[in-house]
Amino acid sequence: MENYVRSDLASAQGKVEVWAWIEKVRDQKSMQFVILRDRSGNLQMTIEKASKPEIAEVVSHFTQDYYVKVRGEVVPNEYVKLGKKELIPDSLEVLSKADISPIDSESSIDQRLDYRWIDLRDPKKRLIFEAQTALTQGMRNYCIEHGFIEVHCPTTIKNESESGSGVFEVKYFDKKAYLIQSPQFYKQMAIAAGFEKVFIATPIYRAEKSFTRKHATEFSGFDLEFANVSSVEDVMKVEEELLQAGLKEVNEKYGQKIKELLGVDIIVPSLPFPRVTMKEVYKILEEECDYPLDEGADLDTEAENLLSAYMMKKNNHQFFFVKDYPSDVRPFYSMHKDDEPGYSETYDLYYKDIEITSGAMREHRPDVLAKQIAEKGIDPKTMEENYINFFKYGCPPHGGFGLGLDRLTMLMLDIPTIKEAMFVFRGPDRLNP
Ligand code: AMO
Repeated sequence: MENYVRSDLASAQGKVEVWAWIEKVRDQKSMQFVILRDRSGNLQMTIEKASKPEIAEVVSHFTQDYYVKVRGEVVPNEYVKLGKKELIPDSLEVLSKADISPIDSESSIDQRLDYRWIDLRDPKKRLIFEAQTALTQGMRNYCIEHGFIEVHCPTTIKNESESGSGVFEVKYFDKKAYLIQSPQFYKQMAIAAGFEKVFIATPIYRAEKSFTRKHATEFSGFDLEFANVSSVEDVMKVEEELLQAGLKEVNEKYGQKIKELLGVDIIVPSLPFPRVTMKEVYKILEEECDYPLDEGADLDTEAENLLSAYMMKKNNHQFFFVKDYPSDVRPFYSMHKDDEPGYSETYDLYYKDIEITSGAMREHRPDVLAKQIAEKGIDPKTMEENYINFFKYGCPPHGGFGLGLDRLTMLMLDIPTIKEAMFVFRGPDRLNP
């Protein structure tokens, strides 16, 4: 019994055992040429029909995406285009048969999402998730190196935390619960618990019937919260460093491959990111973009597009912060500015032309918080036990932000829609697969 070494296709040499997909079969009169595929790459397997009739018979039934185990020898052959080597099989076993794929390169995005697992076999699509792994690794390393504790929190909650954004109701035995729209309350609770610095990676749910390139009903949040913050600037500084660390990791690990396969340059952003206040934004929109907004109004999509174009041209930077929003357009938990009535210690971060984060210094004084909750038309009593009380027994001033990982991935790789930047998309019309 000869020894075959288990190998992936890219590093296969000598006597090997490989487990691989069938990518393509060329069945000729006396020879068969089969391209095998695995994550590492492709390798040609060559069969001389006369000398290996049993193997040739099996191969003659192959269609794309059969999965096989092959034992054989890799030998040099300068006529083979693919790597100048070929695998001559001694034995071959079919581990999985494959029906003809229901999708191809002509299929619509919705057809492809119906068969997402087949769609994802394309190495270009796998690269999205390889790059995302490096992105979260870079961000996670940053958090750990800076003393953050990772917290895992429930995805169910008794109250809505983000008034204004839709919430999914779930039956919780004989009670009603909601799916979290943000880990907001839990991360602030960790600060009240004295953890000082926390991060949470969690699914987040939004019951919004939005059909845009940037909306999903469930997405992945990467949230940070930390103590001893004296202004929104302290929060923004952490976020720009975090993103720089994440993109640096992506660039080091996959920058070249992303350029080759996706044609996208990963730019590791320089610090500090450009900043603009909402008061300045109203001026820019009116004077530079001919798109006046009433002071106090939130940015609509057109304003976001015009402002992004202006900021990117002016600063030659892919990111920019918009800070000091009117309090009226921000959630109740935001700290209002002492020196500018009507404005708050809050920000949004834009990457290219889309918002990827909201962040803020929080209101940690329970009486002021209750007042702000009431101003949003919510009875503060309903939020006492699972929110306001966190701040009654001592709590450091704090702040944090919520980063949408799927939007960040989409923008980093210039993917046209969030549907393709997520492993599995969830939208108003999609609960399958
Ligand atoms: P916000 O509601 O702005 O803030 O959400 C934070 C970030 O989450 C992403 N995001 C979405 N991604 C995909 N589909 C959606 N429907 C969607 N909605 C939001 C965006 C957005 O910037 N609690 C605050 C954060 C904080 O202050 O810490 C919050 O949830 O990238």
